[in-house]
Amino acid sequence: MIFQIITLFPDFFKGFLENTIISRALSSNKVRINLIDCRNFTKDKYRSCDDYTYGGGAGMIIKPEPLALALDSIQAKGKKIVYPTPLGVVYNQKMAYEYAEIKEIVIICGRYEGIDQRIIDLYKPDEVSIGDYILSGSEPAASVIMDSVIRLLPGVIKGESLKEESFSNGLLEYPQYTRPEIFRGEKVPNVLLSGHHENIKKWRLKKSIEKTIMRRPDLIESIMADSNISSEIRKTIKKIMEEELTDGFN
Ligand code: 6GU
Repeated sequence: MIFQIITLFPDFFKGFLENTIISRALSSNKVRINLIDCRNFTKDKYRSCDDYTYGGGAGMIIKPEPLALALDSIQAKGKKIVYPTPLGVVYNQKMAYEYAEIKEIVIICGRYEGIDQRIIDLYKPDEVSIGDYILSGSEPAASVIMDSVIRLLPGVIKGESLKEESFSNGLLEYPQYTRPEIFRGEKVPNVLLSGHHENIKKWRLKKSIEKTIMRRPDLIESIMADSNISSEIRKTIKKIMEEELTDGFN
């Protein structure tokens, strides 16, 4: 897979590229990340990529010409283009899985107040937000999107880790413990030391469901509406919700 990143700040990605999982995926050629400096496509001596907004108002807008030339230099038209922006649809794990199937993704990084609307109209990127808050530029969002996709590529991390993590069954993950068995008086739950795999599985599912009900009731709604969800998960959710009504959580 290849990511083409159009940015005014290619240096922003230095630390990201050195991250263990990412650098391993890069050196084993599972992914390529091509950083394209938007300033190389300017024609004026100040190499300026931003300008005032028509109609007046605070903040600068990324100019269309250098962005279009940068996009054309990689024949972006017709390819999957992503523009991270707080105005976009909210990114989620399902979109990460979809992007992981695509061979080449172009990401346009905006700054300041955004990019000229005509780039959006002409190149039709997916407009994607990484959450309901405002960043000063798209670079952190581009890293978030790349990270979430690269770790899903075959062979980048162990398949079992992916299967068991949060969201893989629509639920938040159960609590995890490592050694020592007792830490500052706090003991690892007995069931995890029992070696009884069936009980461990049941305990983990129960904890996952309790946590999801308390923290993300919206996810519970989606799971219950999903016809693909296992009957074990569905039944356990119903049971725990009924118990909660009578006893409350403890
Ligand atoms: Cl993708 N960009 C910016 N600038 N701010 C954001 C965002 C993206 N997602 C949430 N806030």
